[in-house]
Amino acid sequence: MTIYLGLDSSTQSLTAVAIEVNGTRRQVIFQHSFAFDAELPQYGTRSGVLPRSDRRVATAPPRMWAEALDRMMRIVARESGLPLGSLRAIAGSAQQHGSVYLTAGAQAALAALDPAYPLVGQIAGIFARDDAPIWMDASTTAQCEAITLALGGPEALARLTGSRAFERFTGPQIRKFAERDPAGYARTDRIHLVSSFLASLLAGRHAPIDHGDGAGMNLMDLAGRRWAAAALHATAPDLERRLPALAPSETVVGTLAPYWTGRYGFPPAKVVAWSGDNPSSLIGTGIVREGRIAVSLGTSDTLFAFRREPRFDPSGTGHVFGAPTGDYLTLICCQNGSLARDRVRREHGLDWEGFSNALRHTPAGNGGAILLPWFEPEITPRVPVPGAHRYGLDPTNGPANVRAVVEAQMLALALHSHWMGVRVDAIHATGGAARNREILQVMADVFAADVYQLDVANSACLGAALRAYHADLASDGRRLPWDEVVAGFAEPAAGTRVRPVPDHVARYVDLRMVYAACETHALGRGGDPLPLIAGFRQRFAAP
Ligand code: ADP
Ligand code: XUL
Repeated sequence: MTIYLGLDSSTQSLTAVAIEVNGTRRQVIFQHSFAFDAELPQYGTRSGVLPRSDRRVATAPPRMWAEALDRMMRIVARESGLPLGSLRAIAGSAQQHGSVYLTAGAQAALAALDPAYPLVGQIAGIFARDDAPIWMDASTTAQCEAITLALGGPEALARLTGSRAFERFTGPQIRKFAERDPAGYARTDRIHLVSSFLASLLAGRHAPIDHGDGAGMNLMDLAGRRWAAAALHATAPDLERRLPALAPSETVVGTLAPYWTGRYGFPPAKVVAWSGDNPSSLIGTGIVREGRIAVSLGTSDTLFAFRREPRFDPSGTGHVFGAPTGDYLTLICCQNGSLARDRVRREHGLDWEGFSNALRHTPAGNGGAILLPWFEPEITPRVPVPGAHRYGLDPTNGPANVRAVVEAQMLALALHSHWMGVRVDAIHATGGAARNREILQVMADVFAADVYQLDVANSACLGAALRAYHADLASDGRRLPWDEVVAGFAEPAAGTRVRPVPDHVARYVDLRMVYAACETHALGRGGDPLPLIAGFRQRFAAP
């Protein structure tokens, strides 16, 4: 029996998935998840984020992620019932872009972790900065502009690094830290991503950043897969020596440190480089060849596709990241995902069943009513100053607002992913909200494509376990093709297909224009969309 473990440190929670691979027997044998707010209340986070007075700033405590990792490893060792001795390798997935700032003492502290004491007390002194800016941060517009200017404009930056400058990306965040706290920056010896930080804790040494997550920094030369000197120079002084090495996602970083073997009885399993949640999810949704796309409805909503060659978004909203397969991943990310659905649900006093009911009992197209759910700063389209907008929508009408938030999210994903040039006939849906078939029905209707649910809802975590499997074999000289790696694990679950309804599809072709006009209007770039809404109402009047 051979076991692989995947971990996923997301915005709100930590998840573990263990898989068994034994000849043709391939199955998930353990899954466990806990939320940071509930399990580690002493850190005072809300939905995984520290309380903030400025909505544009978003940080989280890296000590909390470390303590969560320690707790999860204890659960895996003591409560899962897994035969630990069969564990061959561990890989991980983490929320992308967030950065952790460590002092020169970190190296020695990581190497000397003592199994007799809890992890978090032993790493208390290694942080050059207490908090970690995360992907929800939108406070670095000035730094984005300075970096863009230094690199010859947004297109040049996108060609070099895969994306134009984004507020949440690590480079602009590093620049802001170096500007605002030069002493803290001077104390910083190593800047990790959330992914490489957690891999370092497992391996007891500084782990590299993989090409998948490295592409989310505005610092990596995407084609050359090395640090881009010009980007480093435009970001902060003396940056290269502060960054970990870059490495392919399949790199074996080391083996589990004596802390984990001594404290919990783990074998010295291989620790594989961690990656971002989206690159990991690409594997965990089985998108390992061109054609299909996946939509992840997690804290953020993301849509991603696999590509052999990079393709850049001329409108500047999308990204190209590295795929764990060594290929590319095109992606768009909407910040107002689950938290926006949660907010509308709570505002109207509904549980998830009530939310689904509201979707069941309202008409596709919502009579042309549009809600732009930009409760937080939005990434796609770029909305730096938050604020929701309603067009033809009564804010007190619960069911209509429920439909409006979901329709707007799906229309935004469809509209802004057009540049990827993928002919979508099937969508693999994942993330916490993918269990909701009413939401998936709207997705199917907007994209005019079949939508499938997957057996394992946390595809990022499953993807990490599958990456561990692939890397273990690759490090022994056996390179299994990726579709064989994912076979039997990351495939649509039987009987889950959600088919588009032709009448709804026709409505959404029309509503897409209305939605686009509302976006343009709300962004101050276009005229009043209300006549378009009136036209939609006329065409699709209730019989
Ligand atoms: P992340 O991994 O980004 O932390 P998840 O993928 O675990 O997030 O998704 C968590 C979210 O799933 C919750 O915030 C909640 O909004 C959403 N969720 C849970 N159950 C349902 C449901 N039945 N319908 C829609 N959304 C749901
Ligand atoms: C992707 C992005 C989010 C985070 C959190 O660019 O910012 O999807 O990875 O899930």
